[in-house]
Amino acid sequence: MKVQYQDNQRMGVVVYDFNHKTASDGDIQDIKQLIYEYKIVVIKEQDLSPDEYCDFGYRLGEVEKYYQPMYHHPEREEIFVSSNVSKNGQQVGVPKTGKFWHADYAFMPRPFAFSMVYPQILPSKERGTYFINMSKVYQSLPDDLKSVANESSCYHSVRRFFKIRPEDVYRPISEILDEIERVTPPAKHPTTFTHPVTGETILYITEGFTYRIDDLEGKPRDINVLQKLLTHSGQLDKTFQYPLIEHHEFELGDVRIWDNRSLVHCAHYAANSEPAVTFRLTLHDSYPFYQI
Ligand code: 7UC
Ligand code: FE
Repeated sequence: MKVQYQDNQRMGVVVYDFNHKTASDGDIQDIKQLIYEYKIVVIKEQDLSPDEYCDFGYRLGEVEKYYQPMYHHPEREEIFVSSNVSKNGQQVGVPKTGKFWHADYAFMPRPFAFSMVYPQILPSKERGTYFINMSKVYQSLPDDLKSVANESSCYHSVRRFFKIRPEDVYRPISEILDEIERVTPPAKHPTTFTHPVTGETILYITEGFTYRIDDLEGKPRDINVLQKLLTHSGQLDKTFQYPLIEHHEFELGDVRIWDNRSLVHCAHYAANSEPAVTFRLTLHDSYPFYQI
């Protein structure tokens, strides 16, 4: 494999001549190290069937399927399908997923170490993902906000972005809301934690999922503190011009893998409804998500 480093200030490395079938364990270790260090790794010129894509995922870590079947690929349930294309008149996967700032599974007790996406159909323009490195955000905080973040915990819930399923039609909204709280009760995570591999401090908050901040005694803090932290991160900038926001575009054949501890992301979709399909895999590594 050949690694191309960026010559600008942007995150990520690009990997050419990589084949998961012939890669040595050392190569796989190298890829993981690149993800931790550079946050985003794009593997170029991949041509993988769903089975091969999953095999690649299993070489990198412990693949976990999404908790809701409506996202599953019909042949491989591990693949989360984001798609606005129907097949024989039937919707496969879910359209326009992740169009808000979040970290994958931040609302669960054990979020993913790595997320990987493999576009299958790309619109002609405007298809990519925005990313923010939340360890860079932490470093840039004024000291008073750093201490607030270090001495607090946050609650995260999927409720604001839970997608109504086909079988939810005609159900009372209160029943659906109750089900969301029962199946995915809010997850509590420290507002900052140390990355188990790089040692960086990460500010772990997202605009989409984080809704409450508590002090160390478990007493709710002023919600404006959370708004202040989110503002500093750039996640409230509707123009996406904030300096720490990076837009990364796709090309067919790319498999993009990122460090889901360090980065928050927000999918970007074209205003028109050109066909767009991506396959996502989500993985745990051998480290705890964070040390307490
Ligand atoms: O439909 C979606 O945008 C999925 C979202 C609620 N969760 C993505 C995840 O893995 O956290
Ligand atoms: Fe996502």
